[in-house]
Amino acid sequence: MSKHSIQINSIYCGGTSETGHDEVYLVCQADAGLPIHIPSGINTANSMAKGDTWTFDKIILNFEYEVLVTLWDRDVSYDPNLATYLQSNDFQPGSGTGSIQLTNRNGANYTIYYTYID
Ligand SMILES: [Ca+2]
Repeated sequence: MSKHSIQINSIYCGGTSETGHDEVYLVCQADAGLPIHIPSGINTANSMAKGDTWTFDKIILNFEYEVLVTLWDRDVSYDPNLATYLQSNDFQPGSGTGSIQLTNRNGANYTIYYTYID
């Protein structure tokens, strides 16, 4: 029974984990439930360089306690175990619109823009 909803509006890349581009995808997990891969589909990702913004059509995540959003960099298409961890954020119930900047020692620097719907 989900009681809260958050919309992920966009992600801004302020730095990549390696030279050039990161092949970014998200894994979202509400209340430790089944992971949701964004973009949908296996081996899908969005190529991002420093300064890029990835805008989402409509990603709404429903949760009761928390929803964990993890950014990954897909390094090779044939093995998801070889992806590079970028950063993650655990969203808890809240309100309004905001952003959170995530940085990693590997150089990854991403900002998630979000809006609480409920
Ligand atoms: Ca990569």
